[in-house]
Amino acid sequence: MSQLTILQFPDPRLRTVARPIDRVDEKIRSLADDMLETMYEARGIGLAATQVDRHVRMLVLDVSEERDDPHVLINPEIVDRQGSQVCEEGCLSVPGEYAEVERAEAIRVRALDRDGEPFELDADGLLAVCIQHEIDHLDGKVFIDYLKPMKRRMIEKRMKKQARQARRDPAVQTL
Ligand code: GNR
Ligand code: NI
Repeated sequence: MSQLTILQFPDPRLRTVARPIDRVDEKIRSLADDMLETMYEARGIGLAATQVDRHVRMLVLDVSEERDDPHVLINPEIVDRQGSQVCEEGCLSVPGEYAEVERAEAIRVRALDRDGEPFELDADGLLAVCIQHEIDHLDGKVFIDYLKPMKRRMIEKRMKKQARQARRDPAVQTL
């Protein structure tokens, strides 16, 4: 297992649209393990492959309090969505920034598991938010894309300033 580096906004690689995984092999399972390790270390509830610069359609998540319920979703597709909810979101690629985003309240997701077996999952609440947030990453989208222009520009400005400072003083990067 190894920890991977999480790309930070406004890194243009976060805009890459990930390609479907045609075979769930040992390499993919190993990437899933590394993503889970990276997610737990960063104390996130989800992580998309895009965020670690691997542009394939896979995400991992664990929304449990106990941090003992890891899930791997490969080629995830939302096949049904119902209702709406507003949740305060954050993102490991936009550290320190939080904002309310409206998403579907309940979704049905079709995906492959880490053995390449298809399954369906009904999700609501935070789990549904997290899956929608991660699938957005696979499509090159970030939660701040949904914000009103003023708020979005403010966050972009702070993130660009942070990136500038990180380039000048790499030791500050992991703040
Ligand atoms: O850790 C995370 N928390 C979170 C909180 C509210 C809505 C979405 C998320 S996902 C985020 C981890 C992350 O950036 N995944 O892409
Ligand atoms: Ni995110």
